[in-house]
Amino acid sequence: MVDCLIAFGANEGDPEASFRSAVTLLRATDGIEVIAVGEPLRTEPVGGPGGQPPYLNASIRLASELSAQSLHKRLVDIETELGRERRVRWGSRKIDLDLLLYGDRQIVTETLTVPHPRMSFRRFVLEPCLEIAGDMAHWNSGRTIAQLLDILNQRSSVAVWVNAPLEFLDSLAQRGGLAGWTFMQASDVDQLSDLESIAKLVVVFEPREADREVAERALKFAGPMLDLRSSEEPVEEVMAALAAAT
Ligand code: A4P
Ligand code: MG
Repeated sequence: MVDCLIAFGANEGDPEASFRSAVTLLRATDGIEVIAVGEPLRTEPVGGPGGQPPYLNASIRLASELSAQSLHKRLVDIETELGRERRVRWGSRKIDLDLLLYGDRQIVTETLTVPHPRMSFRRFVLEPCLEIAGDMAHWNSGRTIAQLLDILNQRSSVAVWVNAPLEFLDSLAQRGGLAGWTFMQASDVDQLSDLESIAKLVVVFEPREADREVAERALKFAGPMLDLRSSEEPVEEVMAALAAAT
């Protein structure tokens, strides 16, 4: 049995009813034992089209005999059964079930990345997990869920860029994406220990040869991190990450 963590999110239809139905369908699944169900929280929408209704976010901890791929397939089937339609990225939805953690496994395939790549800096993901899974380890950062939330709560809003292109910072500033945050270049941070004590969020871009050493140091950062190395929409990703971490 593998200790797993699932995130639920919905902001269309009847989110409370979708959450209850999702839990019921998971309980009825062979090879899955639901261990704990988190209290749902109302959250402000982050990213995607403007004007969306608030979300209901929640978490489910379960023990799984299914492989990560089979568990993910089951989550997609439940989403479909409960009326999920895929229109625009980060658009409103009746149900979203993400596989956050599958024990201590790191999984990267075409369809599945675990730990979930955007969980480490999102309050709307971490807060609903705290009560039932605060002790669970997030293996990318080496922190637990509770420790990641402590970093978001206790550090001032300092984001550290790793190899950010100047034109990128310009377009972000033009869109007002930098408000409320202080930014530093990783090359201006002397040591990993300095980075550990100041950064609330580390944002990693495609490494440039000259800065490879800096990138390697920053990638060891134990805390919330946004990895843009294969991102197609970096400006949207950064704006959404800053909003989700605030
Ligand atoms: N995929 C890869 N890894 C995983 C994983 N660990 N769990 C793939 C689930 N799916 C994973 O997912 C898009 C693709 O991710 C799929 O092909 C799947 O194989 P999707 O469910 O079709 O679409 P999505 O959820 O809209 O995409 P995405 O980019 O995963 O969205 P996010 O990052 O989860 O953000 N604001 C608030 N307040 N509350 C929310 O719940 N959710 C989002 C969605 C944005 N803003 C929100 C909320
Ligand atoms: Mg999803």
